[in-house]
Amino acid sequence: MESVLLQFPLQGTPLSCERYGQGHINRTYLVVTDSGRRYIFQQLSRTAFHNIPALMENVAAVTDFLSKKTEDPRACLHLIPTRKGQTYYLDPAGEYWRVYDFVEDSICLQTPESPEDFYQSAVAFGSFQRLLLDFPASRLHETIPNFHNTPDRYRIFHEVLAADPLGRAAAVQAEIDFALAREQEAGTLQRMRETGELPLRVTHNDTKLNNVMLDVKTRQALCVIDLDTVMPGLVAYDFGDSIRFGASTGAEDEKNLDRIEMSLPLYQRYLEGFVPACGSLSRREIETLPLGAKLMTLECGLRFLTDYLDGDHYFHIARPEHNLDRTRTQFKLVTNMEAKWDRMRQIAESFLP
Ligand code: ADP
Ligand code: GN1
Ligand code: MG
Repeated sequence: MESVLLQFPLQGTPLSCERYGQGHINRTYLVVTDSGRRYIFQQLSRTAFHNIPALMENVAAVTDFLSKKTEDPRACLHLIPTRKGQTYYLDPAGEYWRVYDFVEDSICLQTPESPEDFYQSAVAFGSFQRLLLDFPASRLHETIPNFHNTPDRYRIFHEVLAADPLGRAAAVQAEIDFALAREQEAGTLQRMRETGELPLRVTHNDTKLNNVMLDVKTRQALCVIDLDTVMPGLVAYDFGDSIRFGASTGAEDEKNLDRIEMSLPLYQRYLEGFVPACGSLSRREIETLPLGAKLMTLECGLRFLTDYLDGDHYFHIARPEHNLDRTRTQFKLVTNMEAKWDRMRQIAESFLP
C-alpha cells in the first residue's frame, strides 16, 4: 500500500494508514502524515463498480462543478490527483485507488444524535440536488446501471433465489415471502420514471446519514460525500434512502427488531430540511416522497437478502449473518411504514406548495 500512496503528492510523509469509517462498499483508510495533514485513501470496489475510470470522471466533474459554486473548501469533496495528474491510480494488481482531502473539524454520524442533526443532513442532500440542477446530466456515466430500478433488483433476486448457491433459501422463507408479496408495488416508481410522470434530476442515490459531514462545532451541514452513485434519478430515491437509514430508531444491522421503527417526528424533520433545500419540487414529486421511503427501504432489504443468498459478495460484512440481520431491519421498517402510511402521506402533503 505504501507504494500506492507514493503515487499521490501528499503533504508530508505518511505516519499511519488505518481502516476507517463504516462504508459497506469501498475499502477506506485514514492517512496521517508528519505534516499533520490527513487524507482519505480508498480502494474502490470492483464488485460494485465495473467501470471505475467512468465513475472517476463523474466524481471529478461533480466535485469540480460544486467547488466553483462555493468559497468554503469544506463544502465539497476535494480529490488529490496522482503525480501524473490522474484522478485515480490503477496498481499493477488491477486495483483502483483515490485520495481525498480529509474534511477536517467535521463529524460523520451513523445515527442522528438529535432531530437537528437529521434536519442538517436533509439540508445537505436537498442543497446538493439544487446545486446540481444546472449540471449537464448528459456528462454523467451510469456507474451502476439500474441502481434504483427496483423491478430489475427483483429480477436479480429471482435469479439468485433459483440458483440458491449456498442452500440458504430454505431457512429464510419468511423473508423471501415478505419480498415476493410486495413485488408488484415495488415497481411503482420505476413505472412513473419510464412514463415520464416524474422528472429525472441529478441525484446522489446513496443518501445515508454517514454520507454527509456536519461541522463538529456548529453541527451545521458541511458537505455530501460518497459521490460514486451520482447519476440521473428521481428525487424520491434520495429522500427515501435518507429516511430508510436515518429515521429508523435503530441501527441498520440491529438484531433486536423491537428496537426498529420508522420515527414519524424524524421523517417530518427531514422533510422540513429537504423540501425547501431542493428548491423546486413539483406537487407530484412531493406526493411520491413517502413512496420513495417505502420502496427504497424494501429495495435495500431485497439487496441485502439477495447478497445473503448469494454468499455475501457485495456488501462488506463483519459477521456471518450480517446481511440477513440487515434484511430483517429493512423489512421491519417497511412493515412499520405500512402501518403508518396514512400519516406519512398526510405529513408529506403538508409540504405541498
Ligand atoms: P463507501 O462507499 O464504502 O460507503 P465512503 O466514501 O462513504 O465509502 O467512505 C466511508 C466513510 O469514510 C464515510 O462514511 C466517512 O465516515 C469517511 N469519509 C469518506 N470521505 C471522507 C472525507 N473526505 N473526509 C472525512 N471522512 C470521510
Ligand atoms: C451502500 O457505500 P455505502 O455504504 O454508503 C450501498 C447503498 C446501500 C447502502 C446500505 C454503491 O452504501 O446503495 O443503500 O450500502 N452503496 C452502493 O447501507 O451499492
Ligand atoms: Mg458511504
